Amino acid sequence: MLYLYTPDQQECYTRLLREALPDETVACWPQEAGAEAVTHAAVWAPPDGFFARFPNLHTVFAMGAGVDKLLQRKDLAPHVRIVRLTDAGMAQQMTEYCLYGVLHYQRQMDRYAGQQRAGRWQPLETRLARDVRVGILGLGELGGRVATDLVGLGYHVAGWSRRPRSIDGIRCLHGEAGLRELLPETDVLFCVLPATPETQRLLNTDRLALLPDGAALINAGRGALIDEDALLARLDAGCLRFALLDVFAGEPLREDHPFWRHPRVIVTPHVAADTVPEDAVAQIAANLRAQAAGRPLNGLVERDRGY
Ligand code: NDP
Ligand code: OXD
Repeated sequence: MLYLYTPDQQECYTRLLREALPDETVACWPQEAGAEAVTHAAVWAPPDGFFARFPNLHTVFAMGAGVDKLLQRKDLAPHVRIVRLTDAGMAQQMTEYCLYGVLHYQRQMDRYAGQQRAGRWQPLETRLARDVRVGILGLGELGGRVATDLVGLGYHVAGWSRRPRSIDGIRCLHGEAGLRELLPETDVLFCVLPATPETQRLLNTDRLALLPDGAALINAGRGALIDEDALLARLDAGCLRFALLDVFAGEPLREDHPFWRHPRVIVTPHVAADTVPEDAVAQIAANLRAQAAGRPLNGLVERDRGY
């Protein structure tokens, strides 16, 4: 039996899963299902202790791309496989989010907004896409697609990953040395890494200082990737032109957080890329079929590396 926990979209997912898996029993929260019959769960942020009630659970489908929260759970036994979504309609949205920030920088919208407040009519220097260097941290399902799309639009794109990668038209770097090479040559840094023990506070004082003066930062990965105090210090000092932030160390962002009212910060409430239910269900159905046939699963999380 597949047990579903997606409180905001329970009806939609139950209907889609039942249509896609007519031979599977699909139950959903808060329905009381025979706990022993539950072998699979499909979830987004279930409450603490949720998994402990299912003694025969062996596979959890995450209804998102990031699994940092699931990997920290004490109620999820180590033998339970975690399978995440790959793209599922999110990659194009990530491109849109990143492009919004890149255009904000390139077309100087932050500066024109300031000029408008001052009632000042002052055309600024034109900057072409090919003269804007976009650095992308994370070249996986989402970052890889964003990188390729931006190259298609004429931007100068470099990317960074854990292992060496090769993507047409993109300067691919990896490892600490690669990051130290990429940062000083980046006008707009787009961060779409997973939160893992290795990426925790990756963008600290030292690394943020490697960005050229006047660079912009976009974070759509996870808040844990950035030392928020260090970022605030760079923004306050005017070294970073602006930050477009979708994810935060604490969510929802607390009411008195300085990001809310900072003149150089744009806040969005973790909406850079939403899971598209039809795509998510198609992936889960394909994975259930693969599992039944003994084929490898798409999106199987490697617990040791944290993503
Ligand atoms: P993938 O697993 O496909 O890609 C992750 C990328 O990060 C890979 O290129 C990987 O390197 C790289 N990476 C991981 N650890 C390191 C490291 N220590 N050093 C350098 N590079 C590293 O993930 P997705 O692209 O599908 O998703 C990325 C993240 O985006 C999610 O984990 C989630 O946190 C976030 N997200 C945010 C959303 C939002 O709305 N804000 C929506 C969806 C996702 P390698 O290629 O070598 O494996
Ligand atoms: C995800 C997210 O990881 O929405 O899918 O953050």
